[in-house]
Amino acid sequence: MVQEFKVLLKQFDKVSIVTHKNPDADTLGTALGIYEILKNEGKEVEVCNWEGILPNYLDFLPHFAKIKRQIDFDKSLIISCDSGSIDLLGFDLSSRVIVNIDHHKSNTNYGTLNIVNDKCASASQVAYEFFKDEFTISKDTATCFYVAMVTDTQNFTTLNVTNDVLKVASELLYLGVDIAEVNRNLTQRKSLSSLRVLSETLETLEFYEDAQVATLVTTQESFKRTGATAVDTVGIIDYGIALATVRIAIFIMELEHTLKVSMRSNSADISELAVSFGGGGHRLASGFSIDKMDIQELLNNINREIKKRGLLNEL
Ligand SMILES: [Mn+2]
Repeated sequence: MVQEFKVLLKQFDKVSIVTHKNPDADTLGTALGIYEILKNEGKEVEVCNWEGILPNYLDFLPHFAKIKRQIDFDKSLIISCDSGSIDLLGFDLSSRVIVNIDHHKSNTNYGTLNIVNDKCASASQVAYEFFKDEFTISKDTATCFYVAMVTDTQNFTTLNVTNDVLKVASELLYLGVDIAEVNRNLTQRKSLSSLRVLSETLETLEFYEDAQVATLVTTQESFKRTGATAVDTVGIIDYGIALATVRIAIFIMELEHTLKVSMRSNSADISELAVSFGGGGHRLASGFSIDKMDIQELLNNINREIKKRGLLNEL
């Protein structure tokens, strides 16, 4: 596959690396890591994200400031990172040659070349394993890939953390990642508004089905009161799934016109649950967006679907 990629790469002087909407550390870290690999190959490279706002807490990633909102190159090779479907990229990519680098089981293989491995815990792991033998992995690239990996595995605590995942992490450290610096950046730079919105959101905690389902909601009023934005809610759902009785946690974020729903499970496969509401994701982490509606009614609908699908343990 890497030979096929090299043949493709030879046909282009320019490369546009694209990341998915509502960008996280995996899509951005993978893209910024590949950015440097291909710069070192003498290519002209841009990193693009369709969204207006980028997660500030990742601004320590090398080259973060270079991320653009539009694709400027018109005859470039497209490389997409961590995006299970082409729609999640936001850009019109019809008639473009696409290299699709991802780890989602639900990936639709929309690329000309599909480098997709759902055994990997992050897209950055896919990228690392793909590039490591034939390309130079610098310290900066290793840092980007490592941050993507730490974040997507919630500090190596998700079920898809295997021997191989830790081996790759170890190789990235060997390439020079400053782990203390990464940890400081990821854990000690929170905004006050993120703590305030966390506090308000925890007040909304409700339980369903003998406390096997926990729900949390961040409302528009809460965003306004605390000055927080959507990125400040990253990780809030983990408080729901942390409770001993809870099997499935649901977090609803009220945006201006839509409700964004994130779901976590500690055992049942909830990827199809999200699909049934028009979304998608992984076995234990999935989500969807829906036009604004009554939040309680939506929670009831989700709970009904959870029961219908038998996703909870019988007590
Ligand atoms: Mn990912």
